[in-house]
Formats: sequence, structure tokens, C-alpha cells
Amino acid sequence: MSAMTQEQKLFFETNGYLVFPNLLSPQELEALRSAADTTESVWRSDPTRLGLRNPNLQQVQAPIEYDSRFLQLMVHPQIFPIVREIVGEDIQMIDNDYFISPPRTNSHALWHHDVGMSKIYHPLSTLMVKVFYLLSDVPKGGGGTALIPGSHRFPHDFPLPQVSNPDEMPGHIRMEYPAGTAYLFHCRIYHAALNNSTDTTRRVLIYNYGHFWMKQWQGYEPSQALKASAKTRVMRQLLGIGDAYGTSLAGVTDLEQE
Ligand SMILES: O=C(O)CCC(=O)C(=O)O
Repeated sequence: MSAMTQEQKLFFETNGYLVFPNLLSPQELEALRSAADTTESVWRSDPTRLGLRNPNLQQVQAPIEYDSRFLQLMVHPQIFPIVREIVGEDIQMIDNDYFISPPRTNSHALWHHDVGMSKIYHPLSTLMVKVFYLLSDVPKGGGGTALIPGSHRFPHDFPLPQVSNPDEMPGHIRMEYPAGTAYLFHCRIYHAALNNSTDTTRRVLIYNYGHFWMKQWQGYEPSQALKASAKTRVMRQLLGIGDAYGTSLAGVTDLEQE
């Protein structure tokens, strides 16, 4: 049984991304916003907590350490099965963030893709998939993520046009959607955060999934307390509990299976 429709499979293979309108119900959105507000104030009140405090990006690093609702979102019943199908049964969480992009600020991330490791054949493999959950509406010009559809299959040395303003990239599309939308993309797709030229703050949760043999990004390794709280096979594997090779979700049909 596939978690993806034929249309989603074809669209992802062709374009390298998927969008899920109205993914979060009003109740889910409210709960996540409440978790995000509390998390933000805890993070702001303690400057030793991990994350960037730049004028154009406040990055609460590893929000899954702050609130169990963020941990649960990592296995969202509609999104996680799709990510699992794309990445494979050796899936693991690599990093997770809560990004706050203030109004009237320039891009915090110019055009790039997420994996530049040599000697790994990227174009036909999928090393990572990143999922974004919008907690705020992202209006036109509101600092949304931009993507170049199909660029996940560009060769390694593809000469991407050089633009001084990320908005000027030819052929890009914009993730400007209402709160509650989710989208995901292949780690090799060229993407950027656009300038936020509006008066609204963009708030987004980001979960990056890769393979079990990969190292979790430095600063995102789950705490012992979080690992100890993992009760299901899926959660244990996502948090990196298991052997580097051979750890797999094959045969796990119920996300709550112990
Ligand atoms: O903030 C964004 O929309 C872009 C994030 C980004 O560039 C990344 O996660 O690699």
C-alpha cells in the first residue's frame, strides 16, 4: 500500500516538492501556535539556548526539545508516511527548527540546495526530505520559501543564474500560503527564503528527515531525556536510537507500535 497517490508520486518525481493545503486543522494549528508562543518566550528569555538571533531570522533550534506537540508533529499521520515512502525505511530525523522571519527584512537564505557532499550520486538518490508547516499566513512578498521546480535533478555543476536579490531568480515558484499549509521538498532542489517586504512575521516549523546512517546535524542530537521518552519504534528510530546500519521500519504498519 502506497502512502502517496499516483499523482503525488509523479508530481514529486517531476518537480521535487509537494504542497498540502489545509493540512493542519484549526484545532491543530491553535495547539501548535500556543506551543510555539511558549517555546519562543522560553528561548528568548535565555540567550544560551541554541539558535540564531539575527535581525532577519530568529531560529529556535530543535523545538522538539521544548514541547511534546512538536515531537508528535514529526510523525504527522498524513505527512510522515509520505516522507517515509520517499526517504525509505531507514528514515531518521536530521534536524528541526522553528523559524521566525521578522517583517521588513531581507532573505536569511539565498539560493542553495541542502547537500553538496562529493562522491555520493545525488541526482537519482534522495538523501533528505524537508517538511515545512506554516504557523502564520505567508502573504505575497512575506518572506516565503521559493523553489525551482525540477532542480533536484540538475547535475552537480549546473550553472545557476547569479542574482543579487533572491526574488529575481528566473522560473522560481513561491510557497505563499495560508497558515496550516504544509509543504515538503527534496534536499537537492534549489531553494531560498525570499525577502519579507510585508508587515507580517513569518512563522514556520521545519523537519528534516534523512537516513539512519547519517549523522544528525550538530546541535540537533536529541537529549537523553527526549530519547528516554520515545515509546514507539518509529519515534526511537527517528531520534537515532539503533545501530547505524540495519535499523529499519520495515514491517511497521502502525505508527504507535512499540
Ligand atoms: O526559510 C526558508 O524558507 C528557507 C529555509 C532553508 O533555506 C533551508 O531550510 O535550507
